[in-house]
Amino acid sequence: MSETLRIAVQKSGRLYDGSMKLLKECGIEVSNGNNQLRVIAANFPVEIFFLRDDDIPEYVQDAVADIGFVGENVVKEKNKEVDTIEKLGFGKCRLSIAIPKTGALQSISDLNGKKIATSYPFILSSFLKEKNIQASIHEISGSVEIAPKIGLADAICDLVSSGSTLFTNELKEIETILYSESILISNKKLSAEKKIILESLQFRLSAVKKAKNNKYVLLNAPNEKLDTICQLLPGMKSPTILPLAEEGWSSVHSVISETDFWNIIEKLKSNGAEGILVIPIEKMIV
Ligand code: PRT
Ligand code: ZN
Repeated sequence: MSETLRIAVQKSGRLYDGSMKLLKECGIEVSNGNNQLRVIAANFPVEIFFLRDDDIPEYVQDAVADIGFVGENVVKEKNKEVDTIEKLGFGKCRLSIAIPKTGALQSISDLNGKKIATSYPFILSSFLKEKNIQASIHEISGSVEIAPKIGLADAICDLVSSGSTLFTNELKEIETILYSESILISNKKLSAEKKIILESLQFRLSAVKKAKNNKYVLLNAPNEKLDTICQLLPGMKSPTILPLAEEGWSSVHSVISETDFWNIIEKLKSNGAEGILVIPIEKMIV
């Protein structure tokens, strides 16, 4: 039997939807309808293992799974021997130190001799060492944000996304240690055959990523403005120009990046473009 690539994804939790959506966008069909632990994809040589996110780095290191989708925060904390392949663009958050809004503490240097509650003792201790701060670390696995209020710690080090958990617990961020998102990790010794499957998956991932970062734009322009408009719209090679039924006008088609989007659209308008349509791209292969 030919090889399959075993992908570890979070069984349930914040990364589950993003992981499954990404696989689907890569054209990989899996159904986890029966809450199974392993599912073989119907149309691509991969098998999905559903695991707790904390276990993913170790399982990938030990070749129980070949690759995994997991938060960079977990990979850094577990400190296992795995290769980081690429960022996946979902599950974004930051690991920060937070202190009570009101109280004696002001900055990280005030943490000397204090107690910090966290689920990330490894990352936190490296940070404290680097900053030469002598604080004690109190490891807890959940509800870290309540630790200062119940007298368990003076400060916390926890993941933040919207900031509302800190706000409701009357805490404020004073330092960000790590910006994190889901990443693709791999076992260090994949067989040649598995490497080929991984390359093919990465090719799909990059097509999905590029499509998300770009938009397809169609507009109408008077012919005398075409040169200026084409300079604003580089496109994948160069813009496509088609004559309109109305004399003296053309339709221009191109691709623009999400980051330049509003800037370019405004310039297009001020240079005479009309009827601008912006369409999401599903896959982009260059
Ligand atoms: O059961 P399992 O062990 O698999 O799941 P888990 O409970 O350990 O993890 P889960 O599902 O909560 O989170 C999985 C991953 O999602 C994390 O490792 C991060 O990579 C990523 N992620 C992104 C987050 C957040 N955003 C996040 N906001 N993980 C946790 N939080 C928590 C945070 O700990 C805090 O309690 O949400 C709260 C803060 O959120 P805001 O929006 O109020 O700031
Ligand atoms: Zn976990």
